[in-house]
Amino acid sequence: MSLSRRRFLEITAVALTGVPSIVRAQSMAKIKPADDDVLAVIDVQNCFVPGGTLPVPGGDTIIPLINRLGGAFRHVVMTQDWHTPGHISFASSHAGKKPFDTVQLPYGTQVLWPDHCIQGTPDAELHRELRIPHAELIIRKGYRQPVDSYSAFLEADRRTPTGLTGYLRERGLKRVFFTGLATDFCVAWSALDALKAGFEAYVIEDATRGIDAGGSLGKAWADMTSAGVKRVQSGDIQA
Ligand code: VGL
Ligand code: ZN
Repeated sequence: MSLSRRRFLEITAVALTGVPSIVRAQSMAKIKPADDDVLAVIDVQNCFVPGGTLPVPGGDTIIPLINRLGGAFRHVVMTQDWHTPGHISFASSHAGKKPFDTVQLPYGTQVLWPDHCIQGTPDAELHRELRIPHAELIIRKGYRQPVDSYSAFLEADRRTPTGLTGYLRERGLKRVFFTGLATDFCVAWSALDALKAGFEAYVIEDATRGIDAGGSLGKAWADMTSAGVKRVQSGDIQA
C-alpha cells in the first residue's frame, strides 16, 4: 500500500472515531493491581442478599465476580454492617415510622430500614460463598446504637473514625477499589470518604448492586463521579 493511501486510511480512522489509534490503545490498557492497591469488599453479608433482612436485588450475583477480583489483589479488606438490636437506623425504633421513611437525628437525616444485620446473628454473617481467604481485615460498622455508619471510614455523625484510614495509611496502601453492597449507600459513602481521606477511589460497577430507593442510585453515581471517584468495570482490571 502506498504511503499516501495508508496516511489516508489513518486520517479516516481518526475522523471516524475522533481519537488516533495510539490513544485508543492506551485508554483500553487494563489496570494491573499493584502492591499499594487494595480491594474493598463492602457488606457482602446474608442480610443484603435475597432471603436476608434488607435484600439488594441481585446482591448474590456479584459474589463469583468479587471472588475472581480477590485473586488479582494482594491486599483485600472487607466490611460488615453490624447493628445492635433496636439500632437507631431501624424503622422499628421509631413510633409510626416504616422502612424507607426518614427521621431527623442529631447528626442529620437518617433513612430508616427494616431491622437488619444484627450482631451475632446468621443474617449478619459474611456470605458463605465469599472465597477470599487472604483478606487481611474485616471492619465492623454501625455497632453503636445511636449512630449509623454507611461509610467504612467515618460514622454517620461524620466525626467518629472506624480506624480504616489509619490502617490503610500505615500499610502504605494508596488506591482503593470498591466492590459489594449497596452501590448507593455503603459503597458510595465509603468511596467518597476514601477520596476525602486522600486515597484514590475506584468503584468496580459490575461488582456492586444498588438499592435504588427514590433515585438514590443515579444520585450516588452523580455525587461520586463529580467528586472524582473513578467508575470502572471488572473487565478493566487485569485479573
Ligand atoms: C447499607 C442500608 C443500611 C449498605 C447498610 O450496606 O449499603 N444500606 N445499612
Ligand atoms: Zn445498616
